[in-house]
Amino acid sequence: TEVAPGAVHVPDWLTPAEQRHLVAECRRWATGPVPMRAAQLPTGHRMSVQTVCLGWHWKPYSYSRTAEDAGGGRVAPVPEWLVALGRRAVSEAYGQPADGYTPDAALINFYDDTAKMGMHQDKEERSDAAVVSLSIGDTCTFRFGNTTTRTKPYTDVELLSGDLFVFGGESRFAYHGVPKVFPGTSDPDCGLTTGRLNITLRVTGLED
Ligand code: MD3
Ligand code: FE
Repeated sequence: TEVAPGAVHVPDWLTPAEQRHLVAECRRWATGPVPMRAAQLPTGHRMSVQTVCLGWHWKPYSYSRTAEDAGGGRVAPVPEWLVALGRRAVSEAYGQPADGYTPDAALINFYDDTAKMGMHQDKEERSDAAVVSLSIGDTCTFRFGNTTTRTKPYTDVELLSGDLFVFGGESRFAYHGVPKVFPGTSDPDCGLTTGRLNITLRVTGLED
């Protein structure tokens, strides 16, 4: 379903086995050289979402190879199988080959029952390549806005475990957020018993 130009929602895209595999890998990444943490914003507030990154570390609002705000360790690479999954995601969402799509960063967000993400744009990347989003666990309301204001007009979409969303073209720099997660809505088959995981794949356009 095309929600807006370049914004394609593919419900139920990941199989339960793929979801369980991703959950298991996320657990390893979250306890790896750069532990999952709630990032601290320049305002001093902590985000309610917890994040761990692959490829490039996202520290509000810049990317680096080391995590100075989370122990200083070097970020683990994006595994080739995850790059391949991203290519298949873009190709199936847009219905055309995506052989040239090579995401070099993955952000893994964990939402507990009360976590949310305010409306924002993702502008740290120096590339307009599409962003791939994979949802696992509890259902959430995803708010997809416009490119000029943080407020209306926007479209609310429910994202369920296994859903794929690809944001390219005109939608790449739209405001978006997660105003609510619905506790207890996850199917245990997905490998998560509580909370919501979101994995985004991005092309940063950065070089060392
Ligand atoms: C639209 N994550 O990590 S995924 C983020 O569910 C983020 O954790 C949300 O927003 C989450 O920055 C939403 C969907 C998403 C991700 C990146 C986008 C939508 C996007 C970048 C551009 C446009
Ligand atoms: Fe975002």
